Amino acid sequence: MGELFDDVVTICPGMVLLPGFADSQALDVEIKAIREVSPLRRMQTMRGFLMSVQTTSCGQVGWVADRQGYRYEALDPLTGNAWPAMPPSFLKLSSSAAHRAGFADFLPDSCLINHYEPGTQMGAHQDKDEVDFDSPIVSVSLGIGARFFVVGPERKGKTTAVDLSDGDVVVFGGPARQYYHGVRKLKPANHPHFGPVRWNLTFRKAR
Ligand code: MD3
Ligand code: FE
Repeated sequence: MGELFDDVVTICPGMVLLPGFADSQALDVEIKAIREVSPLRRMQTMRGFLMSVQTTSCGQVGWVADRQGYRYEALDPLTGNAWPAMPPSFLKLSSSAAHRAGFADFLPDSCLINHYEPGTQMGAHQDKDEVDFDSPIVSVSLGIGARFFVVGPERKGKTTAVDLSDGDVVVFGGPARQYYHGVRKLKPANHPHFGPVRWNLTFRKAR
């Protein structure tokens, strides 16, 4: 296990866990408003399969996946309109979490919102659709718990498991920014506020 001091856990170089750092119910109010403008949808893989995770975005750009590939776009392809603006509380949370993890002045321009139900999973992948790899990615987990895994710079190999609970924030920077990672198939559970659902927000500097 990593080094523990205060409420900052270093899992490996560049990967910092802030347990319970986020006020998940306050974030949920913002997610509801975002979903009314840009609803959840299942994106397509390059091979034409639907992903099991449902997504939407907010910020200046949003993450888009279809048979053409994966990228960030200023307009939501579902509505034809701009993505909803990043709520100020999202910006404050993500930049203060990054600051606690050692990244000053993190200013994300996009937040990808992932929605998981029991059975949803995310295979090992790298996040490489962003222009700026010096900026970290800040991840916020809400609702029921999930087992997150990190592999490393190669797709295959020994994995490190991290169980993420409601309110947990993880900052991925430095070497960990390029690591392969994913989420194990979500087990059925119930959260008193969110029900049988998990949300994950990832804050990114995409452009
Ligand atoms: C490590 N989401 O949206 S968040 C994703 O729980 C994604 O929804 C997962 O992976 C989720 O791309 C995991 C943790 C995470 C996010 C980005 C990373 C870990 C990362 C980028 C580089 C390395
Ligand atoms: Fe990812």
